[in-house]
Amino acid sequence: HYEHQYLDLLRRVWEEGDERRDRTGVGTRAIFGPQLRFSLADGAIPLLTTKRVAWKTAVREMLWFLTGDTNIRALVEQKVHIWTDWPLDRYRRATGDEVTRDAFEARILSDDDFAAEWGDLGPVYGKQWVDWPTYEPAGDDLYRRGTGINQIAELVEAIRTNPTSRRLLFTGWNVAEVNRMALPPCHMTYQFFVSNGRLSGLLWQRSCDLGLGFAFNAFSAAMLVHMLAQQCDLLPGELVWSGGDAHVYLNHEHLVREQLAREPRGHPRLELLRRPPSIFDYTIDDFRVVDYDPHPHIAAPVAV
Ligand code: DHF
Ligand code: TMP
Repeated sequence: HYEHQYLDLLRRVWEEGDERRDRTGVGTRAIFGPQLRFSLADGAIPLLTTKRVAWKTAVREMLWFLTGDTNIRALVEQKVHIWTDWPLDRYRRATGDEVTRDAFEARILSDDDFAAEWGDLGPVYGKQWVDWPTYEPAGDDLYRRGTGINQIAELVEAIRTNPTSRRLLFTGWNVAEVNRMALPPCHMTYQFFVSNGRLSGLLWQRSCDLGLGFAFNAFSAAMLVHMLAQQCDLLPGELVWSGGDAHVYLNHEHLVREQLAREPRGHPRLELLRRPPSIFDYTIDDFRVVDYDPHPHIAAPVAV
């Protein structure tokens, strides 16, 4: 079963990883540079079955990235809460206001100015993916803003017209802007490879929270390969997941123990119910996961 790769990694990091302090103060055990491979043939998708994963939340997040939006308001409107903790933390620190998460989200929804000021994550994924900033000379050492680069549109075009290119990639890691992001991109670079009519993808994830983030990141990357393949008249091939700092937070011990005690169950498949006119036209209703019968969800605290 494909999921044993993940479970083996989880076990290895927990049993053999280096115990380290980290930015959040929670502490982790970590190893460097693991790689996992998942088949995407016939709708296959690396969705974890040893705990229930909110895959629709991951779909909504991916579609939000593709709009170029970086404000959590559009997520909160869809009851997606996975990005709220970072703007909330910034707001609390800046104002000393110990607002609850619910009250903060309510204000993000109801107050335009508040959402504009406190709901933005900075120039994160969406901005870099579809509107990477450019500058053009405007005389004497002056530069003006040029037209943004849509890396995703260019990628689709390149896969279609030049499938053997070794430059089929996009990245969120804009060196000049990482310090203005709420979090520098974790799933930072995606590369693609076309062979025998199949599209494969490789995700380089510089930092991976194996207890929480991984489940979303692997599903999302695979979903993106399925969408790109559909748009480029290719079949999906493989997802190669490459981690940099792959870690388990010390306060996820219960999750590690519980998940390792469970057996993977069934082979879920992703169905794309429609072929939209472009990669930017998918909606949540275009996605269905079938044969997904996971073990129950395991809650775990997220390190901010
Ligand atoms: N920080 C850390 N420490 N770990 C992360 O995985 C992480 N992921 C981020 C931003 N910062 C992060 C963005 N993605 C959840 C899942 C993905 C995600 C952020 C949070 C999360 O809380 N998942 C829970 C609840 C899911 C739900 O709301 O339905 C889970 O149990 O999967
Ligand atoms: P870092 O920026 O110090 O590496 O912290 C980011 C944390 O968030 C780290 O635990 C990795 C985790 N993370 C994921 O695993 N996947 C994600 O998609 C995101 C945004 C974060």
